[in-house]
Amino acid sequence: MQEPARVAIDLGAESCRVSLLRWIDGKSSIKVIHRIPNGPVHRGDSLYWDLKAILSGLEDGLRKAAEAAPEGIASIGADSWGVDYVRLAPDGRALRDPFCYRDERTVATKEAADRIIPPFDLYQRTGALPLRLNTVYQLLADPAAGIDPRTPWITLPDYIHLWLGGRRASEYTHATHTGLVDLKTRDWSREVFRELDIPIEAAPPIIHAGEVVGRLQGPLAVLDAFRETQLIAPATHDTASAIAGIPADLSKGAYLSTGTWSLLGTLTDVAVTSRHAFDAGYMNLGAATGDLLFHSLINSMWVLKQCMDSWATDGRAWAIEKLVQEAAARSTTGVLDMDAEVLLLDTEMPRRINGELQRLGFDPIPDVAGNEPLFARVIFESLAVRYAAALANLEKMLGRKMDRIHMIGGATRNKLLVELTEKRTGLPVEVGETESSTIGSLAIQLASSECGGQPVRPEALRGWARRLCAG
Ligand code: LRH
Repeated sequence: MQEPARVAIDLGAESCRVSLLRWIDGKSSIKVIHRIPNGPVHRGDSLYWDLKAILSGLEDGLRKAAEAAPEGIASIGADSWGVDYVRLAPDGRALRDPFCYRDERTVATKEAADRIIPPFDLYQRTGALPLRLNTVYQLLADPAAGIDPRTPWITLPDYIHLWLGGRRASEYTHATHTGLVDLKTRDWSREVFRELDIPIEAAPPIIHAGEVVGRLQGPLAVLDAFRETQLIAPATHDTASAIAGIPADLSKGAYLSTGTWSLLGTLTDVAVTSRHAFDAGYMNLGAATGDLLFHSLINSMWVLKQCMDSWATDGRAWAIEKLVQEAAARSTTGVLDMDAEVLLLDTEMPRRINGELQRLGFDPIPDVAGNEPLFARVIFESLAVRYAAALANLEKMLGRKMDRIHMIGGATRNKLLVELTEKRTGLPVEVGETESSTIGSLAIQLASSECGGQPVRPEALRGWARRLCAG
């Protein structure tokens, strides 16, 4: 009898993917079978995610998966970018589209929260770097949008499980990025909720990666392939699933997960919440196997994607491959501070970059046809410089040297960035999977079934990741 198939749903800020794992002659075959373009949507002065479009795309993707897997689909798991969440109507459906974390509504709420709990204090209690985008500041901003703070909510990827028929719960790795989880108890920090006056009753219970949250129900469940389908929470934070997808032992290596954001760090057993870690922008977030992701969040391909969108509107569309190729033939004209607040915003990115270049004493790049690769080169060079600084800080904080960088995610295809990273960090870069979140999610689902839904064991997880990567 053929091993059943599995599905991984990976929601990304630029595209959402439905992938299908099948076993053919004992070998794994993973295919992205459906992509849904995604991006923040402006409505009035606010930024949202178009949840309806995402859900209808997911339904199409799941139907395609059912057609492609007559042997049956044993489980589905969903992950997404961190921090966003869905407020729920009494029937458990989404009350409204979720806000996008880039919305500037959290500038004021963060300032107010900082006056109640100083950021370094919050960092020591939760391990999460108090970033403006964290869920905590978004929850505090909801009343200004007319939302009753007592309205139940759920983290975005876990909403997908709920929508498919699972129970309401937030998986630990995603929950830690809210900025509301106590580092020691690994549960919601009652004190933080109380001090910031956020109703804890509205928060979902926290579960661990690999936990079964229910069975697929509703219209899709009538399809043959979905008759016995479980909903298994992977590490629902995409970065945690991506790291779970690295088959190598990370005890001496750093990971570099690349995409809209880059995350450079490593796995640790003990949280580091020193002043240095705080100042260097390092956070301690949940990992799939209960240890910690210790990494720095770096604004990354967002900046390039925003430039490309702006050029496309101007009739200067570029394919990313061509842009990288041409950028390799140019030299850099400056280095940006990738963490600058203005580079996190959307629209008019070439103008923002020039403002930053001038602020830092470099010449601006005329935003005219033919100069696009110059912008790209500056972005890649700045990223490599930022990676090198993050690595130096990591080694200093952990008191040990790294011997390699395991790079995963979308930017692994960018040979120039890989080369520049090797040059600036002085370490070899091992290029891993582009869809590492998908590998990690599937490995967790498989390990969960093997461990009877208990928290997944690191060796089981690595074993499955190895098999899936070799497939
Ligand atoms: C990457 C990511 C990252 C978060 C950010 C909001 O997709 O999940 O780990 O910090 O989105």
